[in-house]
Amino acid sequence: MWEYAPAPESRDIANLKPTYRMFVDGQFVEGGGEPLKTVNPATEEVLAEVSTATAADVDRAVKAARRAYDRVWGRMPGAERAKYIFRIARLVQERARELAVLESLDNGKPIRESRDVDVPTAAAHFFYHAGWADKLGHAGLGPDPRPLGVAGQVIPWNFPLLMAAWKIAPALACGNTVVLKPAETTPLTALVLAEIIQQADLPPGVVNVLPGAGDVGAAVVSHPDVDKVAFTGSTDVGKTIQRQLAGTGRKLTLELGGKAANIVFDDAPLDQAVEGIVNGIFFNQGHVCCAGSRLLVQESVADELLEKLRVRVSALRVGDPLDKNTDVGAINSREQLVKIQELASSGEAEGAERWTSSCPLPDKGFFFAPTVFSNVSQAMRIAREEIFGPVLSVLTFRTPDEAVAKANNTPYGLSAGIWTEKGSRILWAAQKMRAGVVWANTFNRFDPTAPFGGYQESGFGREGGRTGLEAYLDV
Ligand code: TXE
Repeated sequence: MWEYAPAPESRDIANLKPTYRMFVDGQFVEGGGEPLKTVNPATEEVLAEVSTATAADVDRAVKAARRAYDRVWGRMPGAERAKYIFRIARLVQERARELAVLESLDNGKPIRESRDVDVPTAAAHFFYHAGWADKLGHAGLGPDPRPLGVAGQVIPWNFPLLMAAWKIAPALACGNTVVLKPAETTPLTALVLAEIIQQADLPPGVVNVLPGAGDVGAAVVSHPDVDKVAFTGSTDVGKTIQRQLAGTGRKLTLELGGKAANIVFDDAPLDQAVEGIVNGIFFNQGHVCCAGSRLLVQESVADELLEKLRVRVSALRVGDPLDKNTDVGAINSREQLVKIQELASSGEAEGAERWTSSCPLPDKGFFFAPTVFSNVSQAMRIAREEIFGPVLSVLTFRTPDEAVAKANNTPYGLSAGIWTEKGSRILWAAQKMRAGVVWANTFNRFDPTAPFGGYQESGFGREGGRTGLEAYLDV
């Protein structure tokens, strides 16, 4: 057991302030709601107090977004919009260190990931979409695609900055204005992004950021003057939103949960597969909608693979998110930790074999040791429900048909992975699998040029790539 306290200079690098305010109509202002305290999940210390919005604040933000759309942003030539979006991208790069440390403090993810994945990918999304702003007529979506108007966007806590970039960049490139609600446990980097948007001189009202809990999200998505809703979060809330918007004619995209299969065939390079399995489930503490949470391994190599996997997982370092050697950081909230603990206990109770890495955990903060369940059957909760934590369920199969059938035996359909030397098998399995993304001999790779999104209870609509533009345009 050890106690961890972040170095005081990390607060300076993150430019951490005691209070943060919401961003409406180009200004940082006090919200009418009860301020929320955002906590460092690795220490349980309060990081900052953040003002929250009321329904009246949401209404003010939507009106500001509408004005900005009607008067400026919706009429601005694409080449002009591109200049603003490029400026945002460059400022994200300039403030990368601050954003990375702040993200790790607020979310609990390892600094290596916020530094090498979250922040650069967020910048890449702005660069990529800036490039589209003056080429929408050449995107193959019809001769004269039009923006929709005001976009209401609600995002989760697992990639707070990156999700904000995923949502804001395409909306702006297509000529829409934005009202964005970050998650209640991770509002800080979205508010720094709002600062960047102010610094980039965007006209007031083009982007508004309103922190708060689910009630604020509900006020955003149900506001009658919001033309398009984009939501990333739990399947339950996604279903509620879909019901609320039924019959309104408003455009909706939903990016919800997942229970991805990572399939290892007997001809796969096993050492490489082990790296992909580890990245698939332990990256970002498993708080990833497309996490490879079900490992399907061909029976003939199952014992060998499992042995190699345990050795590799034993070497993962769990702890201080700000230590560059940390592989697995803190679980984002106590609530999420309890959910993971409960589901892991159900795995044991239902008869799966639990193996837990023996790495020491800090005695403060929300931590969960990397865990692998073997002898898992498809009926068990750990094989069916999204755990959203560092817990892997291992199942076996004999034939390729059985592998694909098991992979598809889920109400979700966001992503999947295949490990094999055979190119023909990759193409065959990718076609048979009901998943929006299928990775071959890799996992969890994200790129702004590639559309991302799911089937079934993982939601609908695509984000990223040329296809992602359709969600923000009338064509
Ligand atoms: O999600 P919520 P939670 C899954 C994951 C996790 C579980 C619960 O399995 O354990 O969901 O997480 C806002 N109208 N995912 O409770 O509640 C909320 O304030 C409008 C997978 O954090 O869906 C936050 O900003 N908005 C997922 C956002 O929705 C509402 C990522 C997500 O919170 C709302 C997150 C409402 N009625 C969780 N209620 C993924 N696909 O990556 C809440 N919100």
